[in-house]
Amino acid sequence: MQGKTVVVMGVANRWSIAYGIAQALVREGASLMLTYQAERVKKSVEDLARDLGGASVHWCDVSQDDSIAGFFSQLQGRALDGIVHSIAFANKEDLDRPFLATGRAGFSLALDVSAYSLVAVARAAAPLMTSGGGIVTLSYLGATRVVPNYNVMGVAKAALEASVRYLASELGPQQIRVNAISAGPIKTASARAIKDFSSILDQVAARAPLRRVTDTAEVADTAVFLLSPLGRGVTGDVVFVDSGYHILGI
Ligand code: NAD
Ligand code: IMJ
Repeated sequence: MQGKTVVVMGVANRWSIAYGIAQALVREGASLMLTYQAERVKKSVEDLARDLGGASVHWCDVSQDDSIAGFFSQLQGRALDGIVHSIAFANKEDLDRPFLATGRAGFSLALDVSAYSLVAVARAAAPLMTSGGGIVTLSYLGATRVVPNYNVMGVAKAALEASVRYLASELGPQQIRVNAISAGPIKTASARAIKDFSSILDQVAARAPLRRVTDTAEVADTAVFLLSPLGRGVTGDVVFVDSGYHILGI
């Protein structure tokens, strides 16, 4: 990844999957630009950027078109080689009660932040990816299977995975590849709040073919592969990095 510039969106703290991906990209020689959602996390993202050997840090709230436009306009004239989209959000109450209770506003919010944002970001980034490039997003098994409490996030991930295919089809002629990594459960800030998360991790460790839970570093290495020339033949796909859990019937 030497000489390549990658935008990493979704670092909030050192447990973020995006931070693990950023570390692996730096190890492979990439230059990084990190984006953060809100003032609340700016300071900690700046500290993490220093630990990464000096990535630049920029505000980009993907729920606001102006914020996306503002961030990418700062990059005019600079070539981009990759984007990591590691962002999701739903109202906590929609992950705590039956899916049937999901209201219009909560459904719209989850799909907007977690799925539409990939389309908006890809549209803004594509003109800067003048030598082609890679876009990687993060998904979860709940996109295609029913996982208790995942609810509206599952519907959002289904939309995200379909968006990956449509974007890959349209951006392929420009040699821009678009893929998702479906990661197994990892104890990040977005997962910590989920009730019984520890028992989900125990189940995966007991039953997955590899008999262990997914490590952020494993997800990160697959992201590097997909963004690098090693992944040059792969687009529009969902690659599972989940200890093989998704192959199980019972
Ligand atoms: P995380 O909380 O560290 O990351 C989520 C990120 O989304 C945060 O950095 C947050 O600031 C960002 N975000 C939310 N709303 C935003 C907005 N409007 N604009 C910009 N950024 C916004 O948790 P994580 O587990 O690292 O999640 C990263 C991705 O991985 C998510 O897409 C999640 O669905 C996916 N994923 C997580 C797991 C898991 O078990 N942790 C498994 C599979 C997939
Ligand atoms: C999330 C909810 C329910 C079950 C879940 C998860 N399982 C896993 C997750 C089994 C692995 C984590 N995950 C894959 C996510 O995509 C999480 C997204 C998320 C989490 C929160 C918690 C805090 C909040 N809003 C959120 N929005 C999205 O307020």
